[in-house]
Amino acid sequence: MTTTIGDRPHAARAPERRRHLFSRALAGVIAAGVVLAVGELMSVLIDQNSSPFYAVGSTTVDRSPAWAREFAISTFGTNDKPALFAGMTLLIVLLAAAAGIVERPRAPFGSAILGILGAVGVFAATQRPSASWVYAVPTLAGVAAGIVVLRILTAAAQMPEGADGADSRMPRRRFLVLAATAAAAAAAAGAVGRYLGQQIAGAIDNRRNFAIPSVADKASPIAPGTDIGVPGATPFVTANDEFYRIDTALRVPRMTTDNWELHIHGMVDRELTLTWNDLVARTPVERIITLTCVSNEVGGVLAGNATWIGYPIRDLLDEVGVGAEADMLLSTSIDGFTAGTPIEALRDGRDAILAVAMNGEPLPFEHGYPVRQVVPGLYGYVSATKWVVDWEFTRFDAAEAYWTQRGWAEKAPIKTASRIDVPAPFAPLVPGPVLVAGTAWAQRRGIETVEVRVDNGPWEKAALAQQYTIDTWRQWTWEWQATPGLHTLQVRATDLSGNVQVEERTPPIPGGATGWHTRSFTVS
Ligand SMILES: Nc1nc2c(c(=O)[nH]1)N[C@H]1C(S)=C(S)[C@@H](COP(=O)(O)O)O[C@H]1N2
Ligand SMILES: [Mo]
Repeated sequence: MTTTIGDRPHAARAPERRRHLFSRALAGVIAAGVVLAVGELMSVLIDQNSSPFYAVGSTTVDRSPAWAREFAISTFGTNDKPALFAGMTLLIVLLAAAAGIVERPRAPFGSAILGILGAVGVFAATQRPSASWVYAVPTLAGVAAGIVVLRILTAAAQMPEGADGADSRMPRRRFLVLAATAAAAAAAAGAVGRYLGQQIAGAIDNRRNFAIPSVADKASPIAPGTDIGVPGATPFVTANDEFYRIDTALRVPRMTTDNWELHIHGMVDRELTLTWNDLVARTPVERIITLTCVSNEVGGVLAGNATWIGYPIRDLLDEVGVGAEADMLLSTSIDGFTAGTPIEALRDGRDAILAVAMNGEPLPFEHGYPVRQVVPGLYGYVSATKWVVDWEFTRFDAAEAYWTQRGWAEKAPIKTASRIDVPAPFAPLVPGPVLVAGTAWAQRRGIETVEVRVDNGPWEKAALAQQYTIDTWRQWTWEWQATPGLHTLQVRATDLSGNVQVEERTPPIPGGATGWHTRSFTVS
């Protein structure tokens, strides 16, 4: 049956109008839900404290005067937080319903209300400790999505106008479908955001309560003269937050020691699943080892040196009984990255470890918390699996790891490299003595000499800092008697077996860059 609105007696329109008002209010509430849900989801990418709902709650708590807090605690006791959240929810629902009712296609008052709520959220989020401007992003994204939803829904909730014969049930149905879709999407986004947020929070707590294993087999002390201490030059030990980070993870995995396990299988006599407790029941060692990325360009900064505490991989190999036919350890991270490490490199006496601490701290999440591999002498992509959870003993002719599938070399020992750190590029120099300094590495072989030359002149020996071990980089300095003009400095290193660093410039792919680092300066 078709009824045109124009035909209806006026009396019949009152319930219709009520329904209409209710639809608009509902549209407003759903839109606010979208704001919060999108905000919650986006906050996962930034920081829990940037979630608009949470930030408004926390900032309210931080900013409320003493009497308000007293009142809340005396009234609600330990339910003061749920009470706060309930109060906020009620307020938001009321404002959102009002926003839906006053939204007009040409006069977006409701959108303005969402905008004001958003401004409150942005303010609250950027007030959080450790906040930066990016903390505004979740709220801004949420408000943008909320306004779009509000406008679509309120338009759909519009009473059909005029006597054009439209069936009033059709638009209503359309509104219901849209509203249900938006509500479901918001609920899903919010739930995913909450879930991920809680995972992150759990991992942060877990890491905070992490007990660094005490080690008897310590790294040898860093002798005086190992660190040249030249301002601007790479320090001998790289601080965790200065340490280069390279991985394929769009979201840093947030594992805990509770959910970490390492499954060891493949060509072994005894399969083994190690839990965290199993791992820390073993005997740890402490070592200083320089990691290097194969993608490092000549003169690049993708290398870092840290003090690691970890469990010798060789011991685990013996424990599971690796078959003689196996030549590769295929390690897999929780997010599916794989590395193929020659078993020989794990057996030849070098300090290959399952590391759990970095420079006296639990591994930072970005660097593999709770467990990663560190293998001296091999580029990271074939050895340094972070968030490692699976070990398969296999063969290079049977398995191919992540970057090898993408054109990088199957095996990748670190190439000898040297780098000028100071003077910085384009540093203004005056004639006279200029201190030139940098670092050089040839893990597993060690650095014997570093030489510098000016304008393709004769090579001159740099003064070398103490060599810590052959698995760490070695700093150097050289005093240059600078003369006016444009000059080019070049550096090269020689390893302890007498091999001079390769001169030919080749790109990082497939097995690491070669070439001598060159830097030009104007002296005047
Ligand atoms: N899970 C995982 N581990 C990984 C990678 C990765 O993409 N995923 N990248 C590797 C590469 S290419 C390098 S160079 C080192 C870098 O370690 P860092 O980020 O701690 O410096 O990690 C290695 N371990
Ligand atoms: Mo790398």
